[in-house]
Amino acid sequence: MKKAFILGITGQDGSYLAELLLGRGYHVHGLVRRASMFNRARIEHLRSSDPERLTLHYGELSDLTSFRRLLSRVQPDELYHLAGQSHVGLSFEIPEATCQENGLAALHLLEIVRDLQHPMRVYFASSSEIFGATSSFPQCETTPLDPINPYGCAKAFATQIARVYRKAHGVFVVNGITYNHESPRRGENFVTRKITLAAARLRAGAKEPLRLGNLDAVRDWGYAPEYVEGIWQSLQAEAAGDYVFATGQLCSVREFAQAAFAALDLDIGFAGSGVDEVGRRLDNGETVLRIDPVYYRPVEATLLVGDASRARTILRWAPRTVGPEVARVMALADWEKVRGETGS
Ligand code: F7E
Repeated sequence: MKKAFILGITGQDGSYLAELLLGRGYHVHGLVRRASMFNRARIEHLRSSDPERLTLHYGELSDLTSFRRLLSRVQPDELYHLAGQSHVGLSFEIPEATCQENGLAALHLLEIVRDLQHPMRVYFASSSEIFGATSSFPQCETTPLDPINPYGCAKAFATQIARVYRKAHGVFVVNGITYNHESPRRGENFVTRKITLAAARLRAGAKEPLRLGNLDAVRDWGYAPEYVEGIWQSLQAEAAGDYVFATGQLCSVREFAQAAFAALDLDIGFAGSGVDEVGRRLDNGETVLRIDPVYYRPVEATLLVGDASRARTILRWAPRTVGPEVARVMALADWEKVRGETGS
């Protein structure tokens, strides 16, 4: 039986990946932080359905000696590094912690893997944010790095150091350069989930308008369960390399919101501009969306849109759910959730 180790197993991608690996007969190990509050909601169903093949270990990647000991005891065939501070906006507030968790931690991990007797394949969760202010569209694996926020800088460092370890030390390490990928398991402080949850609450009768930042921001939004398929495939390939995982299509925050509201039969129109822009229901004129500059970022990425040709050719990976359809899937899931909670 193949063994996989997931760092970040309690997150959106970690939970979908654990499901996929269990479905393929793996024994899955995950590292979880010991905290005063349980943060395992996304994998609770797996803990009860597959207790023999899912093993959770308490620990921290930053506790290097114990992590090294754990890895040499488990001896996984595949190691997926998906952990870290993943909020770009927050990275401006806590840049040092972000760089520690998303940059230096990857180097620590590679150093450990390099020394271990047992060879393992490593996946590193890179990000489209490594391209930040690029003027190349769409971006691919060879696009020069040009990050513009602490999060992107940390991911750029880790991506590059992984390339160094691949070339200099022969470590089988893959960089998955993933563009935004969302799902009903997305954290509520990311814009997509914030929108779909607000749409569901509005449908259930909530009156408080949704407050957002930059509605003109555009992203290449895909569907997380499809991205973990590519992540897994990337470690099955003959050789280690870098892969862009993206849809290749752009959608603005405004369009995403419109699609989410429309999925719940709430038609909204936009009026005004800048901080005075509002979203109103077309049927009753109610204001359901306002701008709050607190959500603006000091700098915004330019047009991050990915070319996934390499993943398509080598891994036979292709996204199926794109932008507005992702919004629809998420809005419907949140509606089910809110309906259950409120009895609507
Ligand atoms: O923002 C704008 C915001 O926080 C998307 C992470 O997975 O993808 C994600 O990072 C856009 C930005 O995701 C709000 O200014 C407007 O332009 O959902 P987000 P992100 O920053 O793109 C990349 C690829 C990663 O690697 C990251 O880990 O939406 N926006 N109004 C807002 N964003 C938030 N969060 N909240 C708002 O109210």
